[in-house]
Amino acid sequence: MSTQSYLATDDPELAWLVQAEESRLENTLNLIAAESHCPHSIYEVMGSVLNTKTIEGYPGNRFHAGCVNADRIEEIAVERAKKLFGAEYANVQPHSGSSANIAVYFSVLKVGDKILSMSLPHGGHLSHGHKASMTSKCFDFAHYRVNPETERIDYDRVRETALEFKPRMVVAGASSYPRLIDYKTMAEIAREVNAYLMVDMAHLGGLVAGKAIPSPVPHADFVTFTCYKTMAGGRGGVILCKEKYAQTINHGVFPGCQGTSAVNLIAAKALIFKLAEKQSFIDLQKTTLENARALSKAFRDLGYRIVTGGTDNHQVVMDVSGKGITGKEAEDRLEAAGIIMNRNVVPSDENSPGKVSGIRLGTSALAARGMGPDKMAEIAVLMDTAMMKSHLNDAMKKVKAEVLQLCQTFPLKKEF
Ligand code: DSN
Repeated sequence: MSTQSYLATDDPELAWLVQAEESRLENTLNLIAAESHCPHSIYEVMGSVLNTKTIEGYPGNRFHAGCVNADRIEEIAVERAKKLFGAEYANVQPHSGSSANIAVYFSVLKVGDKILSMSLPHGGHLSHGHKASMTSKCFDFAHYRVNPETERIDYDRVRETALEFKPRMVVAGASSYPRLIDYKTMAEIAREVNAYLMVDMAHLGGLVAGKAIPSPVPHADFVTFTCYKTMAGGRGGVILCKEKYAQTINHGVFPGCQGTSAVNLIAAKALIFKLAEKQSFIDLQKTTLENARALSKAFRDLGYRIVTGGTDNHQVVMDVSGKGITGKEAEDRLEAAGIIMNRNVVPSDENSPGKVSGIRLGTSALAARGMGPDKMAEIAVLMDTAMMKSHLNDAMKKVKAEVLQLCQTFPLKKEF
């Protein structure tokens, strides 16, 4: 990118690190479920002069002059988000998924109000009231868990907890849950107790946009998501909601939770919402889903325990403890072989938080470089070897060479 030559002059060390990162991305098999590879037009707009503008407020009602182009960019982003997701209203200003969730809570709830959400060790997110998150200090959370047998959400249990706890908001959505969520049932439960339903589809935005999985939008009062996971765009969060909540949400985001938003990120959101209409994006989401199913089957055939027995989205969550290793060991061994993913708790995990028993794999980034389901068995065998034979130099050398070969055969794409 053109800015790199200026960067090399201003800060050679940072310039070198950016180049090193480019090379790491090119030569690594990426199975981080919260990542994908974006088109280069996203980098272009994120690294553009749009970074300069301060834009407190909303289009047509800003607190600084000079917003003529920023206003149009935000209007385009909002219109495209509404069209893509069939939503009545969109706020495109949140800096991240957590910021979007926090803005929704503070928009319609009072401090101390009750929220029912999924427990983090069972798949939920920090911003769903984990004790380490400020959300738990401001609101009174109760958490539902997955059924210990099926490892899936037990909707009867969620209903019982809701009737007992009487939350003002129910949160559906997870960062580590490989199955579809029954949004209709979650909406019925929320209505039964007169609560709002917020769906956090941070991981699933791209799959929903590409119509690879059902959308929560018709069922939820609020839907939040991020643009860089399956959405394969730039950083930042979005809130979708019914028109009747538009003003409340806008006020909750700015001035409630944020000052100026980032015009370059809003432009990147507008761009990915346009690209998401392309057939190639729709195909990418379909391949992501097929890859996850193929990967899950391949690991099952290799004797791994797949949490919930399979997958309906881009994630495969596996319990590696039966193979005699921890999630942390799996993560380290795979990274040494050029394959990245992250260790993850599994429901009822008995290992310590730093080590954990599971790993979470995502197939969005593999699909983004053109890899399809026919490659997943090969990748599973490479990963199995790296996890089980890390002490054998020759085996590891072979895995590393094959990983590099795969990366060269499927180079990162610059556009969809
Ligand atoms: N929510 C975190 C994850 O799922 O990995 C980061 O986006």
